[in-house]
Amino acid sequence: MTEKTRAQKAMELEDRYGAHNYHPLPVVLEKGEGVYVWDTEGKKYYDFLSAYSAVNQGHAHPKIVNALVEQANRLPLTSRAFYNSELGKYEKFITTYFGYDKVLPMNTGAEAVETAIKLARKWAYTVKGVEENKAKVIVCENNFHGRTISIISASNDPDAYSDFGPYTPGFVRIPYNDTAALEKELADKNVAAFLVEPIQGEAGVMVPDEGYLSTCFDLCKKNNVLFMADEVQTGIARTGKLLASEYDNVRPDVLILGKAVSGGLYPVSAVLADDEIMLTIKPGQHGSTFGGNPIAANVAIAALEVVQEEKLAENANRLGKILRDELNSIETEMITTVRGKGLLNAIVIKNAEGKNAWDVCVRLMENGLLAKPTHGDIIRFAPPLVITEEQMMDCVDIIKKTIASFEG
Ligand code: IF1
Repeated sequence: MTEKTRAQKAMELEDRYGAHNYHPLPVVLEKGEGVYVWDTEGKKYYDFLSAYSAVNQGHAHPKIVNALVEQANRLPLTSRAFYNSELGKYEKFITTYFGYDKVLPMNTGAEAVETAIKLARKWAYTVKGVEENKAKVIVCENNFHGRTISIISASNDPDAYSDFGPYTPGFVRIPYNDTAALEKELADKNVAAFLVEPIQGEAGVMVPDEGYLSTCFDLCKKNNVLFMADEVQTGIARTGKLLASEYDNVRPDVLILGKAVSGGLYPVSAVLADDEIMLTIKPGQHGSTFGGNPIAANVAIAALEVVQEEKLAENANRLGKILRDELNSIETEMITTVRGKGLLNAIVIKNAEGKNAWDVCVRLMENGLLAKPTHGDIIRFAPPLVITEEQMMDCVDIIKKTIASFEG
């Protein structure tokens, strides 16, 4: 019997000892640098997922790694029971960077979204004057904001919510990209906030009409409702601007960040807001063991400095346009739609026997490019924002060659 490869052994260990809550592509990665990852057999790939837009700065960015290691060797964690020398510096840095009075530091995107929902409710009761336990948060159809019970209570994706009930009340769902639907719901004086992704990532990179976000923002202001932007995936230069909200010149009342706030080196998320909202939460009313820890503080500063120093938003904007132009130039029946902004893009595959989005991703993998299908027929293309034009053209060639190989 032939010796099992290291990849086979790794996959078997995950299958035997790990929960089966994912269906990964059959590739086992063990090294990453910039836009590249290598598998256990030494094969090199372009990473076109960036860990769902957490690795915008490229894998193992030296500046961010050094920030992590230096602080880890000095003081990794104190909890918030005590002050520490790093948190205040980070809080000043990130609030100045994004232009808000204050930040509430958390770890994962879902925790930041939960924090935003709690802030909205607290503000509704203590500032707006909504009747106790009546506060509502408006969300959009096909949203993705995380995996906690309250967040999936707002979801209309059966994979996200089925058999996880009973659900958290207080969510109202409206169609995305529909300002009239929002205006109708805003007549309810119990509405605390509108929570929206500036571009819906998981739904398949759904880009709303120009002016959608600004109209929603204006409607929220007219009705004394908080506009909360979930920029966990669209933020940190991914869409060609520092924040996707900037495309409509919107400054969210509550800004939710995660993923690439740390460059993928460490779980870091953040909720930013001005004092009227942020100071509604008093000492002891919210928190987290690791939230704002010294490593997270220094990793996030380094990761955000890299975004500016390496002009990642400009690069994402320029190379995203090249990628979409090249994808649109492919003569094929297989790709029915190309959409996106900056380096958050997706193609829709016209599924046919033996050539659905999964089959395309497996063959892209064989050709040296890693991407992941979502919702059956959509493939997201989201490389690290440090990608060069030469590397991008190499990836375009791989995509063209792969599509052509299905054309018979
Ligand atoms: C999975 C999706 C992407 C997010 C937005 C909050 C969160 C996410 C807009 C929560 C997280 C991740 C979660 C991961 C796969 C990935 C994902 F496919 F699930 F939907 F990116 F599109 N807001 N998205 O995209 O952040 O708690 O994960 O740090 O759960 O499978 P988190």
